[in-house]
Amino acid sequence: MLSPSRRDFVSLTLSESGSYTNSKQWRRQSCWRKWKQLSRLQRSLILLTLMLLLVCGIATSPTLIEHWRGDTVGGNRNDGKPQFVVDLKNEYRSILPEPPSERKDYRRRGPPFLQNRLQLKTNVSALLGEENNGPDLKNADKGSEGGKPIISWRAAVIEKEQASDTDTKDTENQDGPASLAPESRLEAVREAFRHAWKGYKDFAWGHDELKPISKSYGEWFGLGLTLIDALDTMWILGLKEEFAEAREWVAKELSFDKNVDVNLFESTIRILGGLLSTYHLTGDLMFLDKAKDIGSRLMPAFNTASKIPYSDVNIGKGTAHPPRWTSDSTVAEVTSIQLEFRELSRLTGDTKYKLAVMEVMQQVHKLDGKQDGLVPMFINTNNGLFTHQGIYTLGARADSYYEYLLKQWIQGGKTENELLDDYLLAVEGVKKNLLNKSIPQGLTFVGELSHGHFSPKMDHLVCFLPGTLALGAHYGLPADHMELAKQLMETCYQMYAQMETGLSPEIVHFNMHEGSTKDVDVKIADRHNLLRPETVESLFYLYRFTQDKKYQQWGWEILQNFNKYTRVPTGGYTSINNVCDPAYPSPRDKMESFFLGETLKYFYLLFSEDPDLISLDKYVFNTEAHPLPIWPQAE
Ligand code: DMJ
Repeated sequence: MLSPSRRDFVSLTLSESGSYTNSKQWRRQSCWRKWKQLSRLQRSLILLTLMLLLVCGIATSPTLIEHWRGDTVGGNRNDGKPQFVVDLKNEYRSILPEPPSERKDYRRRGPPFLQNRLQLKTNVSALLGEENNGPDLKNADKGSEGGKPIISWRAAVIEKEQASDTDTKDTENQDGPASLAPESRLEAVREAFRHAWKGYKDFAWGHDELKPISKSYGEWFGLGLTLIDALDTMWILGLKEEFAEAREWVAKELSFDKNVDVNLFESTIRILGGLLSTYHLTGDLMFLDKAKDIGSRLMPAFNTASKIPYSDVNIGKGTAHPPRWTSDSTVAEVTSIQLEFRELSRLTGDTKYKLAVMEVMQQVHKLDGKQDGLVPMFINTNNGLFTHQGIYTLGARADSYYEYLLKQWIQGGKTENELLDDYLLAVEGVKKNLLNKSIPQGLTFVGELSHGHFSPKMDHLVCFLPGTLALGAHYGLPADHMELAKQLMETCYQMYAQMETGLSPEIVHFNMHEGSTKDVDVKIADRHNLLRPETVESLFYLYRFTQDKKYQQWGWEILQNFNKYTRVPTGGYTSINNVCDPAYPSPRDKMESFFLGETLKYFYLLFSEDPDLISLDKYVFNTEAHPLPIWPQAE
């Protein structure tokens, strides 16, 4: 009984199978006939649609995308390296900012680690800054694990290690990035540099700045600014191959014999400073020759009635001029070229360079119009007087005046008393006129003074100050400078930690009104981040002098956030428009030369445990992070 039915079954199956084959063949033939009946246009349209569908399908497959990116930073877990290296690499997985329409979590706020915690543990809406007028202590308590929670001005829980009063001196045994060996952090900086360099090399080689999103370049002076700014960083990071190819370009391609207007200050600190420093580190005379060439071509800027230099020089024609709209120069610019020109005189034996820049310092030293050692922002090139008086800031247009007072004094062997006097007076002037505390957290900040009116506005640029104060204290200046340095360092760190991306905006406004629930405001126009170095720079000084590991830890967090929000997968890092929106930080498509010249160099020095790697007893950094030697004796 079983056999027939089985046979039937088999026969039926074969028959069905056969008819299936036949019908498949028939369908194929019929399809083919129909296809042949279509016009050429119709066939093309169908083929195009199918191709589009195929491409879309592939493009939306995350696995394939990762594979195709060839982004080795994603990490190969079978590469035989210790696990922490793999995890570290995963930190670098590049994030392409999504266009706003595709954002899924645009309402979510807080740094990513916080978002994860919030999703897992708490009622998110209860902690959202924009829907909550004050800190939610109840939920914050729930979110903390052993230990008092800290409530941020965004009404979100701050991770323990971010808190100002957290003792992170010994972080070696903690889980996560804090426990990474110093060598891993150094490698992380080298990796970041290589990634930035790849973008520059692929899309902007020999040009001033990389535009990493559009995979192109921008010109400012047309002198390979990024390449020159990055030379000594490559040397310090031990990137020999990259350095060798850059040296080749400088030797063979770099020419200053060009009909081009350059800004005196910017080309002095980036080009002259970069070449001098690379000469000192390598002993390669080619760099000194190039430094002499650009130095002498910048000298026409000093041919003014007052001897206060013009802002712009044509290095091909040997002519100089102020900006079109004014005969003023910026005070910070004319007083932050001295380290470089003084060094050029020492190396060449030609005093004309140092005489020109020291004349500027002597004039500024004697000028009226300062308030307790604080200088206005502009100086006139015709009469040599301050203009736009009554406004005092440690930010843009005045910042490096203060930095160079101290650094020239150090460079010259601590004998030029006028420089020291002016520096000490200025620090007192800052304390008296510009220092204040925010509400409610009591962060110490440096505001601005405008015709007697105090403004609680602080540029990120001001974050050079903790480092400079610490450097002065290291050289024997009053101990309270170091105390102030530490307080301001905390504030500068909080300017990063309190932002949703963990990256600082260009400018913040501190709250000083009783009843304020958050300490800082960021205006819409100030939300950008240009990959600036000042906070990392100060962290480096503070760590060198105190050995407190919390400064390294803060720097490590910042580096990771640069990697999360500014790294472009195809190479390079980009400035962003909005540090308050982690879902769409809005890339600006520009990598400033100082990201390679300063930011990454200071990260590396911060994570290095070797105090002799650019010893602060032998070198003084110019304002673009190019180390110049401290003179063995007064020149
Ligand atoms: C750099 O060019 C220098 O650090 C300068 O002193 C200030 N601006 C940029 C970095 O922010």
